[in-house]
Amino acid sequence: MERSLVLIKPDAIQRSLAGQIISRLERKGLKIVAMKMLHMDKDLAQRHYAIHKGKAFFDDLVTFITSSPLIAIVFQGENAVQIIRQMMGETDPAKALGGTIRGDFGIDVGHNLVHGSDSPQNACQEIDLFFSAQEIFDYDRDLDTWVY
Ligand code: ABT
Ligand code: MG
Repeated sequence: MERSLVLIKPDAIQRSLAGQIISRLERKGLKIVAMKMLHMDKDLAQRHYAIHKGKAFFDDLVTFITSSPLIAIVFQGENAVQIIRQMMGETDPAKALGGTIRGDFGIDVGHNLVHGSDSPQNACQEIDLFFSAQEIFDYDRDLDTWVY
């Protein structure tokens, strides 16, 4: 079953939106298989956002993501990557549709509340950055009979 790394970013924690964001993803039927709170250091931030190195916004992005603690979660479900990206909305909250997390709660592209992996391959790499194999739980939920 597909997995995605979700980060409840520092702005969402500071604005007390973590519960609402996690709840939306949970209510969709996605399963939490790993979760932790951490304060990302510069090294982890630069590795997580390595693809953006050299871009004009890179330094601001690293400063923001390391500015305050965040919550890292692994969600599991069929098509989890695509479903979460849809529920997050566009990168720029000003362009994100209402009904999406960024569309409903955000304004600024540099403070867009949530991260979700953009492909199953990147999800595997990102999950490895944040979690050891022992921190990811394999368990059954009775409700999956009704989700699927
Ligand atoms: P992430 O889930 O954070 O990776 O966002 P998303 O995949 O939707 O968008 P990308 B393109 O990966 O943006 C990474 C972070 O960089 C910020 N950003 C992006 C800017 O500040 N200015 C820009 O012009 C662009 C393109 C938004 C994302 N994170 N934050 N916070
Ligand atoms: Mg991205």
